[in-house]
Amino acid sequence: MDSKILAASSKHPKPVDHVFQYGTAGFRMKASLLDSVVFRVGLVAALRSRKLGGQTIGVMITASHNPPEDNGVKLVDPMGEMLENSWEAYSTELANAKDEDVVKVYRSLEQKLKINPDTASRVIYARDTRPSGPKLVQALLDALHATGTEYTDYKLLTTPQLHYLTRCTNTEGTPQSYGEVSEKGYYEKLGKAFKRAMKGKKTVGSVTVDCANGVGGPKLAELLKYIPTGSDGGLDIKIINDDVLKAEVLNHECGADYVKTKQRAPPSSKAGNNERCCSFDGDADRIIYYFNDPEHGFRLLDGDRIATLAASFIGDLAREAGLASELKVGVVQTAYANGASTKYVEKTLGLPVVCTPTGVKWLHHAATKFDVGVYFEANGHGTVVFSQQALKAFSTKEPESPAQASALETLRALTDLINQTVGDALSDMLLVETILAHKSWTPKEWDLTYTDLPNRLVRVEVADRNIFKTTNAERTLVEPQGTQARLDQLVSKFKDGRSFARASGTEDAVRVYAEAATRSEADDLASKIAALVK
Ligand code: NG1
Ligand code: ZN
Repeated sequence: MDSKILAASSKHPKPVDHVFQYGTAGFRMKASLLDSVVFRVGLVAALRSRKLGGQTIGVMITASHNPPEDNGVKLVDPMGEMLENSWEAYSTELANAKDEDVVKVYRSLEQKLKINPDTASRVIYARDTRPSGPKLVQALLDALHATGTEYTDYKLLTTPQLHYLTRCTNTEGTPQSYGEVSEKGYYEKLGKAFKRAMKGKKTVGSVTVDCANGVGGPKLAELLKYIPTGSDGGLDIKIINDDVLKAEVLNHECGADYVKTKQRAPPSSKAGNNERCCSFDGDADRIIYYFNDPEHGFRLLDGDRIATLAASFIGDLAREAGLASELKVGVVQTAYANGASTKYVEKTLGLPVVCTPTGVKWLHHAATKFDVGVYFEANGHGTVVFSQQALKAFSTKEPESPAQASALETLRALTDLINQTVGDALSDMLLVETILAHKSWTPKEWDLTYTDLPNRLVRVEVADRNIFKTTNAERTLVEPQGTQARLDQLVSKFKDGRSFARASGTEDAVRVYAEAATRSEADDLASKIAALVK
């Protein structure tokens, strides 16, 4: 195998002087720099699979909401979760090995991790619509061939579809089977669950879906073949920004990240006042809702809103099903969640909130501590996870009334409708649409559940972001010494003031977040804290 790896590696030389890091979103950068990284990620996938006794590992090639010339690669663990933390460091180590040391580092990892090289290794992979995808797939394939890894190429998929298929592959034929191992199986599962969850209800008005000109466009079109739309009840969907042939339009003036950061609808949207709209990102693992309120202008219904909507609906269902005392329902957020959403969950919904550091893996992990764990980043990445105990209760509890039976049936449908492996724009959209249909809500009623505190997020370029060290789920600075005390002092002067500063995990900058009672105070606080950390 050594000579095979060496020969294959020589086709994918590492750019000199470039330092790679497996971050919260895997490796991500200009596609032109990624060839050696993808090859080596292929080697890591083989090792990971062997370490886990031949379970299948997923490899996704995507750069999500980033520009078309970027690309990225990340690994998916057998149950569809993000790669286990310690393996991020092994991936980084192999990605940075000198060309001549690749085999040596591969073998040293094998030894250190006590991996039997004779165990089978299995990988499934897919990519988004970026033009650099096929060439990077070739680099991955060279690694899979060199390591004798069995593989399946799923071609174009959304990131959450690959997570789904990874879990299905590893649970096939077991009592924990997560679904049929095919793209069609994914649509069928969601389609059936949606019909069961909707119970013949219809949403109020239409929903305009902005697919960011990414892989979510064709996949949504496919999904619609499996769900009731238009005249036969169900959903009335208008798809926009679904051009995957022109590479340069991907995520350009559209998509979830554009809408969230610019706080405006994509210019291509023709939706009228009070019409529900949502935007996916380039690989369809994030979703943001919004609408234009004739009185108040553009209204964003972000990840916090989706989390609160889901928690309120599922919390009510658990109560109606007579399971409230048995099951722990909770919400997981990051420090970026609007303070008003946290207060709403704790005070109005009466549910616990846990705060974790940025990065979906932390939220997901914390959510699994609940029986029903709802987690979302404010930017629209999130889902709901159900414990084994919750799944058992939903399927075995004997209903004592028709209302209980109905709530239990809806809960069972939701466990199939929700992609429990990772945030999934397609699945999350069907979840939101189901809830709005049940409540007969327009986006206006949804928006009225609580009022976001005015907030400001600023990116501050600093000489060295690594000197900023935090604790308390990134909300408190422990270094540089004294900075937190000065920050607290500034915050104390603002009504409803809250602020924190942390080093970004994806960009070379410090992010400052501030919220306060009014727009101008939030802006003022943010700029004062930015000046403090600068
Ligand atoms: P960083 O750059 O660490 O703030 C950003 C987002 C996260 C998450 C990651 C990608 C903000 C403030 N931060 O992280 O929510 O999406 O990228 O995993 O939006
Ligand atoms: Zn994404």
